[in-house]
Amino acid sequence: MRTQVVIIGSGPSGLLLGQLLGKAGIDNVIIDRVDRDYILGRIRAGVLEVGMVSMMDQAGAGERMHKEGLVHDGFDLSFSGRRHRINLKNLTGTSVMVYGQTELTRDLMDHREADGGATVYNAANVTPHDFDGEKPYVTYEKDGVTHRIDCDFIAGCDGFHGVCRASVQDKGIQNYEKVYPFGWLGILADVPPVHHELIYANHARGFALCSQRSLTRSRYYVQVPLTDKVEEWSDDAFWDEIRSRLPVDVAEAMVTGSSIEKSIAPLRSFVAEPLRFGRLFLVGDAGHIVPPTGAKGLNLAASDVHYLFEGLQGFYGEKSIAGIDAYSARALARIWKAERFSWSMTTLMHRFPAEGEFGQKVQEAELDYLSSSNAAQTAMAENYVGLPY
Ligand code: RFL
Ligand code: PHB
Repeated sequence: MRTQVVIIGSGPSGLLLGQLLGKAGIDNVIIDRVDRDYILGRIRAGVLEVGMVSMMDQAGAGERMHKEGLVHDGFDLSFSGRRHRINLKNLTGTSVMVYGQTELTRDLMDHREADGGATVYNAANVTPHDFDGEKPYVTYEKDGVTHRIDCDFIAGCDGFHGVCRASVQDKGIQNYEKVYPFGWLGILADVPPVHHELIYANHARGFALCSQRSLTRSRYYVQVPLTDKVEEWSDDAFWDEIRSRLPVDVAEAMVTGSSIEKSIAPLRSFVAEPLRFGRLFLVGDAGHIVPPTGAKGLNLAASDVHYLFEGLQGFYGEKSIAGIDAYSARALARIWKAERFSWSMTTLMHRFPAEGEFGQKVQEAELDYLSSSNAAQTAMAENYVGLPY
């Protein structure tokens, strides 16, 4: 079999790229090692930058998002017994969209199916080959049979634990990494959100986040030590803990209920350089990870897809390799700024016992400065809504 672009990974990066390529008349096949339901069962991001929203429109998959997504003009920071609203709309003239990654992925999958895009699920041993040369190909096994797809390019959209970055470890790749000494315990519940916007809370017991998926579904997180096990956290223990980290009026207003999902995610910053190896490109989480505090992971996947799509369109349309050659540097310039922002939001809002009392005082001073400085708030808001592509 032959196609123009093989996309490894059917997460948001792979699906968005596939949809844009398909609309531009560029043939592509998506291969994933798991199936559709498994992918849709992963509860992840919730906040979309304006750039991601327009990419969904460009992909022709934005209608449900505009109908059901919630436009947020600001969010609250809670610290030292007070709450401060970051007014995104006033500070930047723009907003963010709250719409779950699960729903966005479902929309992209549904459109791909309706358009007749080729997707292989449950593929084992997916392997990229010969991407150093002009004739790359991908092999995989399904139902005991080995398949081969010849192509012009391979897009590695296979997430942090995928095969694509693993296959370039001996090709001069450089990895930059920072691991944080805690994780996020997250809970999804069919209860109305405690507040109409998100609340990021810095508390002596640790960070907490009140987020949401809809007017009837909430997503809440608390900072936990890496040694905690999700099985040890009952729903009641979670609700008690998050309420203890929030201002009293918020804690009292919180509606609790049984969780429909509960998990612990470790926090990590990671960037691989470069993101291109001949005819193989690393896209989204395959090339970089951010701690979720800045809500940037999914949004960075979208900007990578934007740069790669432009490059591939230039290759097939104008027969120019300039966009492909520029992919890695263009994507990395934006990635590092989002890495910086995600690290700074994480540092500002979490408790770091190892930093001692001095570190704690500096953090409090920064929050106090932020609440009184329009310049500092503008910088935070500008990064939160997303830097331009
Ligand atoms: P994904 O979503 O991991 O998809 C990769 C796909 O590749 C497949 N795969 C393979 N297929 C074939 N062969 C192999 N060897 C393969 N290995 C893997 C996998 O099955 C999968 O289907 O990567 P992608 O598409 O790059 O998308 C990235 C986003 O999922 C991620 O950045 C965000 O979820 C991060 N994130 C957030 N991002 C935001 O922009 N805003 C947020 O509010 C936000 N909140 C979050 C988050 C991530 C979280 N967790 C759990 C890590 C909150 C959390 C808790
Ligand atoms: C979420 O709703 O899952 C979410 C929202 C904002 C973040 C991280 C996660 O910063």
